[in-house]
Formats: sequence, structure tokens, C-alpha cells
Amino acid sequence: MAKGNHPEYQKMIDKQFKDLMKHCQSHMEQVEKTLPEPRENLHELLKTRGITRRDFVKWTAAMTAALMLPPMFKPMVAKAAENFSRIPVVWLHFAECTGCTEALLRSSYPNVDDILLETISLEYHETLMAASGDQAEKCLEDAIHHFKGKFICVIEGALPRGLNGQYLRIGPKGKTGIEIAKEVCKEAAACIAIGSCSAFGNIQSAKPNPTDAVSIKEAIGIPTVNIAGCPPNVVNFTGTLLHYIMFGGLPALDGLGRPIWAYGKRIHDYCERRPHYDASEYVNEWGDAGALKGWCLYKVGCKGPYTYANCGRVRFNTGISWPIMAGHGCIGCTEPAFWDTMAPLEKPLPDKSFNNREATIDNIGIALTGIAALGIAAHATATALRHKDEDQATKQEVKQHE
Ligand code: FSX
Ligand code: SF4
Ligand code: F3S
Repeated sequence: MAKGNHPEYQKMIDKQFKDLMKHCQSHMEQVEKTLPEPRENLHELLKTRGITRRDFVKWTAAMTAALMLPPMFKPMVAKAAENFSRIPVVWLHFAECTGCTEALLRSSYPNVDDILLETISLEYHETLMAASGDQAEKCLEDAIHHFKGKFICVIEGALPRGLNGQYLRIGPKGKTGIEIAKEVCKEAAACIAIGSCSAFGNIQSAKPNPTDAVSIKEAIGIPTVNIAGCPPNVVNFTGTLLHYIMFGGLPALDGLGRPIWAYGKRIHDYCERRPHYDASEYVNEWGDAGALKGWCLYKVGCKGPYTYANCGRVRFNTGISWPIMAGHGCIGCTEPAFWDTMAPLEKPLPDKSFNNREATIDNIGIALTGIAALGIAAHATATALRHKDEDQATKQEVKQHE
């Protein structure tokens, strides 16, 4: 807790955290009573994968901080991790590239987050399950029946609405994606949209969007937690599930449905090249002297000033690197409609249009998808309001640099 707070204020904060801790403890007791036994002993699994107790303690501290909780919650984060495999998960695939699943499963040197995902109680996952056809369909029906109101539905991919949903038919009965989503999501305890496709439509809904692909929320009108990114970061997914296990609810979300603990700040705010931006030291073309020196990528198209995500803080591939560290500007993959609104990807926005960015999102959304897109516009407006102060500051900065 920060030193120097007014004593009354400090007392209030301490009380809030104590109450939150009580809620957390009683919820975790409930979880242990009502959900199936853990499928895996996490500590044995970590040991066999070469993760020491010390690594686990370090991970617990980092995850507690990432979730914006004070250190007193570290034991609860550890306990939630041990109970990770109790939560039944049904994972649906719609119009996408499966990069989200790949990103979560393919690290060469798995850390605690990756191993947690191995323990997850996946009742249905088309890419990973051995079953196919009727057998797979039966797995899905059984999971919904046994875990009605208790399972988490994770949705990967956008939903095409064109031709009454017929651009996407799945399984032996040839159901449309929209039919499956409607049947499954209504029985879930909560729905998590993983990746920008299910969260916002993403590349499937990029202009001219011939299949009328939209986010899961827009397609069937359910609230979702949006783990944005193409692909998203594993930490943001595991953190959201840990939060759910600890508190029985979903984390606070921004106007676009993204957990604030993960998407509350801009790429530009966490960027190691930021001092070069502030000093007007840019890469002007690929391979120039500035590139060799690791200068700012704004002039070769980095959209970090307009993009909200924690990539620079948590990084990818076991914390090894992230796009800007690897030498490529951010393309804004956690933002809605980024293929349309952030283009051209290799240059700054053409008409210095950061000032109009929110208006641009509204217009494109409405033009593309008609009345249903008003939801997106409302969200964009809400986000615009939330970020207004920060955006004012960015406008000033960006102007200075153009
Ligand atoms: Fe989308 Fe996921 Fe991008 Fe791909 O499936 S968020 S296209 S990385 O993988 O949905
Ligand atoms: Fe980093 Fe991009 Fe911002 Fe430059 S413009 S400081 S590279 S986020
Ligand atoms: Fe995406 Fe930008 Fe992060 S492109 S992965 S939000 S650095």
C-alpha cells in the first residue's frame, strides 16, 4: 500500500481489501464444495515440467500484481491456481485461424500460465479433442447437461450472419455457428470471447465483410469478457479465469468489455522505446541507423499510442519478447476494427486522424453492419469518454511529433 496516504483514506482502503479478502475466502470454500475435484495436482505437474517452488511463488507475486491486488492476496492466487482444473470449460471455434488456441498451447518453454492451461478441464474443444463427428457432438451435449450454469464458455472466432449464418456450418448436423452459440452460451456461467475475432469481428469483419461477420456479443446479444488481441496474451486469459475462481465473478471491464487490469493502459505507456519517442528519435525506414539503435517505430506505422493492452509489460512466449521489442510497430490488434481503422499498418495514420479516430470507428461500424452496429458505436463512445483525458494528452504528443 502506498506510503503517505491520508490515515482516513488508508483505513477505508484497508477495510475494502479486508472485505474483499473475506469474500474471496468464502467463495473459494464454495468452489471447493460445489465443483468437481481438481483433475490434476498442480504442484506435481509443475515439478515434472521443471518449474520450482520458487518459480511458482514468483509467478504468484507477479500475477497478484498484474490483477491489481495487494500482496495479501498472493496465497489466494496460489490457491486459485491449484483449483484451476475444477472449472469446466467448453471452448467453441467459429470463423478464425486457430491462432488463439495455438498461442496458448505452443510455448517452447512453458511457464506457470501455460501449465495451468494444460490442467484446464476442457470438456469440449474441437482442435484438441480426439472425438469427431457424432461423438464430438455428444461430448458437447453431455458437458452442457452435466455442468449447466457452471461451465465457462470460451468462444474463439467471429460469427458470420450473412445468408442466415450459412457461411459457417459445423458438425455432423451442419448447424450454423450462430445456432451453436445460442444453444451453448445461454447455459454457461460466463462467456469469455478469446481473441479479437470473437470480441470484435476482427479480420473476418474487415471491409467489405462479405459474410457479415460480427462479434459473438453482436451476433447473439450476450455479454462477454473480451480477451482482445490477435492472438491474445495467455496471461490475460489465465488472469481472468483466476479472478473468476477467486471472486466468483468477472473482473471490471472497460467500455469495450476488456478487463481493465490487462487493457487499462496503452502500449505506448509501457513501451521501452518511449524515451526515444519523447526525444523525437525515430526509425524512418526499415534497417536505418535508428532501427539499429532501437529508436521509436511511430514513423514506420506503430499504433501503440492508440492501442490499449499490456503486451510490453507481460510480453509473449514466456516473457521473452513482444512485437515492438522484436522491431515491429504495434498494429493495434487489441482494438476493434483495427484492420480498417489502423491502416496503413506500415505508416502513421494518413490524415493525422487520431483526432477523429473514435468518430471513424463509429462511422465504419454503422456503414458496415447497420443498426446492430450501434452497439459497437455506443461502446466506442463509452471508451472514448473513459480515455478522454489520456487521449487529449496523446493528441498533443502526436501533434508535436508530426
Ligand atoms: Fe482471431 Fe483466434 Fe487472430 Fe487467429 O482463432 S484473434 S484471427 S490469431 O486465432 O480468433
Ligand atoms: Fe513505442 Fe510505438 Fe509509442 Fe514509439 S510510438 S514509443 S514504438 S509504442
Ligand atoms: Fe497486438 Fe500491438 Fe500487442 S499488435 S500484440 S497490441 S503490441
